[in-house]
Amino acid sequence: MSTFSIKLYSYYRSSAAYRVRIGLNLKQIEHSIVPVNLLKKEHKNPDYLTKQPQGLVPCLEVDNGRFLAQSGAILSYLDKLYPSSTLLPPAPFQAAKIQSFVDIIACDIHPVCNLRILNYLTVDLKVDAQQKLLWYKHWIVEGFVALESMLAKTQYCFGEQITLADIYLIPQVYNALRFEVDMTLFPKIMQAYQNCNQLEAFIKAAPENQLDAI
Ligand SMILES: N[C@@H](CCC(=O)N[C@@H](CS)C(=O)NCC(=O)O)C(=O)O
Repeated sequence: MSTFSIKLYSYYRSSAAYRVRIGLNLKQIEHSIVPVNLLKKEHKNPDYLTKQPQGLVPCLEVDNGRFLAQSGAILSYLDKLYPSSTLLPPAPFQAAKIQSFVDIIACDIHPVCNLRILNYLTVDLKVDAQQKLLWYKHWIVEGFVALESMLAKTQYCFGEQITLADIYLIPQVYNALRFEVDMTLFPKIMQAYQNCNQLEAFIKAAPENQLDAI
């Protein structure tokens, strides 16, 4: 029998890796973390590129030599493999509603605020630090206005159970706070953020609690 334990290639401040860390913890899946330092460009090392050809984190090694890229695909894989606490409800419409919430973060907020986009703005387009911050806040606030309107006043994003929506929201709020976005505009988002952060799975996954946190 194989003794291989799942490995997550992660960077403490990567919100996409943070999502997977929460998922692994919620499902109580034994795993180890392999830090990939984005500031040292370790994600562009030839060896890492054989694992994740885009040169991004996260990447999940599911057994010796089988790798999965993309946080959404990884979470969906884990959800199928460990269905005990499913991340989406069985009702198709409710599941699709949650998926649309998730997609606002995954497709419309996160990609335009990513490290390589910010680097391109500053290094190639010579945008200054203030303008970079304005860019960042603009896309976060625009996305969060839509997300806030989709939430009811419940314990977590969609009711009293954690769903995929919470897994995506909490890392994105963490980033927004880091870049000093005015979160008083988003009381329901902040309520879900505070409630999730009471839970062990979220606390353990937080950037400041990672081995590679600086
Ligand atoms: N859609 C990808 C996004 C992955 C991604 O963009 N990861 C970021 C960290 S959050 C990264 O590796 N950035 C490195 C860079 O931009 O150079 C996913 O969900 O896994």
